[in-house]
Amino acid sequence: MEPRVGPIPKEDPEYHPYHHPAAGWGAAKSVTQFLVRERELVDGPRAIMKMNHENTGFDCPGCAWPDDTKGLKLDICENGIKHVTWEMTRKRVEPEFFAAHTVSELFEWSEFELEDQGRLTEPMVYDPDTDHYVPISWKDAFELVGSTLRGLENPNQASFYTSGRLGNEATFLYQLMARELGTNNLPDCSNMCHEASGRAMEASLGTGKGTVDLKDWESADALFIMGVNAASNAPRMLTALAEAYHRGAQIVHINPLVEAAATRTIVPHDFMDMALFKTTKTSTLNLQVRIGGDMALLRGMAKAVLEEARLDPKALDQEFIDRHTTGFDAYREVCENTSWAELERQSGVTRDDILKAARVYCDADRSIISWCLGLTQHEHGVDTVREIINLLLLRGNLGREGAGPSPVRGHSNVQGNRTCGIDHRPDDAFLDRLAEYCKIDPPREHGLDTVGTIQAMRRGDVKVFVGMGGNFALAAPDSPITYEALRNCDLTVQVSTKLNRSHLVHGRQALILPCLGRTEKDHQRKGLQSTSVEDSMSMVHMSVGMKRPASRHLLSEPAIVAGMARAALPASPTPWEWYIEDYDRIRDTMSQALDGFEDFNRRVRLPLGFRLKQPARELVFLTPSGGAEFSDAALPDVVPAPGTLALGTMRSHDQWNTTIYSDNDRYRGIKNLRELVFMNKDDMRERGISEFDPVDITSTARDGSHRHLNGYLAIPYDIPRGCAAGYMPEMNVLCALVDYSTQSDQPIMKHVKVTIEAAA
Ligand SMILES: Nc1nc2c(c(=O)[nH]1)N[C@H]1C(S)=C(S)[C@@H](COP(=O)(O)OP(=O)(O)OC[C@H]3O[C@@H](n4cnc5c(=O)[nH]c(N)nc54)[C@H](O)[C@@H]3O)O[C@H]1N2
Ligand SMILES: Nc1nc2c(c(=O)[nH]1)N[C@H]1C(S)=C(S)[C@@H](COP(=O)(O)OP(=O)(O)OC[C@H]3O[C@@H](n4cnc5c(=O)[nH]c(N)nc54)[C@H](O)[C@@H]3O)O[C@H]1N2
Ligand SMILES: [Mo]
Repeated sequence: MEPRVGPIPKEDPEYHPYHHPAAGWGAAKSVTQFLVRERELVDGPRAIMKMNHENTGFDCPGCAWPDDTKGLKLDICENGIKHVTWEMTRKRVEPEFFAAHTVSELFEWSEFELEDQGRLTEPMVYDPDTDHYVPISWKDAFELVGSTLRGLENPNQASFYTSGRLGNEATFLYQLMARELGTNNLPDCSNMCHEASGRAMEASLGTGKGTVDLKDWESADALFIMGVNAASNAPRMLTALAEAYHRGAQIVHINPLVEAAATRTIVPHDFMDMALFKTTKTSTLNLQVRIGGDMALLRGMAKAVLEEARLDPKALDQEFIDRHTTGFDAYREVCENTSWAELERQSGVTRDDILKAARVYCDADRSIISWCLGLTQHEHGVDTVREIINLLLLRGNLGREGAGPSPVRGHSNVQGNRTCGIDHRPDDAFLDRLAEYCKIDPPREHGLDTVGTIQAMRRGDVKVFVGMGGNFALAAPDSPITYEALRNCDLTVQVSTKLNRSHLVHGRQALILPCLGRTEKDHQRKGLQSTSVEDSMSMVHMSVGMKRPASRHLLSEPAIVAGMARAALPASPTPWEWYIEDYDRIRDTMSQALDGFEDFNRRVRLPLGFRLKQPARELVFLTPSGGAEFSDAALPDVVPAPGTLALGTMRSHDQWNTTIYSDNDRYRGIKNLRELVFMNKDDMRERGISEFDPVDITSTARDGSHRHLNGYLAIPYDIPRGCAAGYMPEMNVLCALVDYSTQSDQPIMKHVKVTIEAAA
């Protein structure tokens, strides 16, 4: 049995379907409870007022939703406040803590308890003789990393993971170190979230990012919100939805669950709304698609647009299609050849309902389609995102105000990480510039991503794993196999702010390197430093910490990278120490080496920063044909085999990926419970399962192997038949490593094939 992830509930589990609006007073109450628990009633609120402020505050370490363009004074959300407070906690993990507990003992603790110990304070090294972590100086820690890396037969025996909180400057140095060493093994968390979106947009439009910004959100006539739990995971989207509703825009939510954002909200920073309990609807139509059925639904909408165009040619933007796209005829053919019966079966949505969505789309002059993990963590994630682009192209919803694709990215700087070089498949143009301006000879051979790294560690081909933030052991699929892989390494290095599973699942040698968080002041030789981040909509801006560091031993992430690099690359042409004295120097190099970063130091200090050029937005398509390319992929069969269900793993309201704040999921009406599975009541009845009955879940992988989770409690939920859902990371044990998408190499975390039966 796996150690538990969430806290041990103090009371019995409860489930009461939730009928209150998203955000508002429920959020305020939850925040207050959290501030009290973290003993942050004084500094917490002060720091929160500094968050997301035009280049004078720090960027919220939560999601990647952009900051308000009008400099809103309180552009924050409940979950953002929790993320910040979590980092600012007064609790500390000192060397005495490690002296008191062996690693084997800590392994039995829940993830919640581990992180709840507070901030890491000193570098620690694993001592196999005593099974304790013991203090080590930074110098010796760097030397251990350096000598191990220097001792490898070839640089591809190391892999360098990034979790999306890392700022741009540290990111740039980190990839430079890896490439100077000679490897493109740069897995990152986006290999598990938006890899499919990047690949799809790259293929269709020539650049792997969305094209819209917040202003476009403010002028769209129709918003299609697909596969995202916005009220929990991108809460500031609620403001945009409420504003759109007031304006009379149509808002269509497409999700197997009717999530809180698909109902109504109290705009969290609008004090008058709060005082008057004024709610705003945030949806005009909800379609409960089956898990994996989005592509069929989108294709159905496209088919309806084409049918409409026979009566009203204006339904299509033929001029746009002729001037800017290729592949339209083949796409039209594939839409026409797919029967309504098949589209209904695969989407799980009736033709009438698909036509309703298509009506909204045809009536709107300007449409935005937004999506998150509900679309990407599937075998056919790339085809599905390309289908979004297909649909947008039909009506020229690209390159003009209020229209276009808008992926909701995850971690606050996951997009910036990719822009600044965390890419296991870098293109030659990027590498050529790196070679020219950094005087290195970067490897050209593609590197390993997340799944590839786990496979290689298992085989013994990767011997050194460096985790730049995150919690690789618990975030990755197939926990026991990922553990086995990490334990097979000669050295694992985790650069972290808090204790987590990845410190306890380690290689023969292991280091914990504690770093400054984003809220903290970063003093270097030339004074106080700031770092930059890029949001979901390509805005790059500064983040400046304002708190005293949690411990005087902490180093910044750029300094840790530089320390490792100097030790590993004694003859390096890169002036590592000089860079760390003043991050402007890193930015000067970035402005030469990275496309779009010209004049970086000046532009990033403008009040809202600057927006990276998005060629597709200007209708410049860096595709082989020079146009936006329709795709005509075949519709996959996503209907579960008889007796089986499609299970999606997702987040609860009170968690940040593997960081668990409580075992409540307020908007879904759950209290004191994480070990649950949401099921359709008819699927439950068919199996003789009642509410709160324990059930056994068995997944079947591509290779026929089975995985189990026993004793989870069944919750009857408004979810389509044949679908089930539960929480990550507990359910990662059901996700087989072999089940990754052949299109994006992303682990298939939203469509696990399972059987569920009453517990034996
Ligand atoms: N508070 C908080 N905020 C976060 C995070 C967090 O853990 N906590 N994580 C951050 C990160 S790294 C990321 S990547 C994002 C993730 O943000 P989300 O994508 O919202 O993450 P999930 O919780 O996995 O939720 C996926 C949503 O997809 C729906 N879904 C599942 N399967 C399907 C499907 O087949 N089709 C459709 N249309 N929908 C489906 C689920 O019902 C759910 O609403 O959030 C970021 N923001
Ligand atoms: N089954 C299933 N699995 C999933 C997903 C899913 O939907 N279903 N989602 C996937 C997705 S989208 C993602 S992004 C991954 C998340 O994967 P990761 O990004 O690897 O995991 P997190 O839980 O965000 O990492 C939390 C840890 O980050 C460290 N940390 C926090 N702040 C900082 C900082 O400022 N600097 C440094 N160096 N460390 C810091 C802390 O030590 C904390 O314990 O999980 C993936 N796993
Ligand atoms: Mo993510």
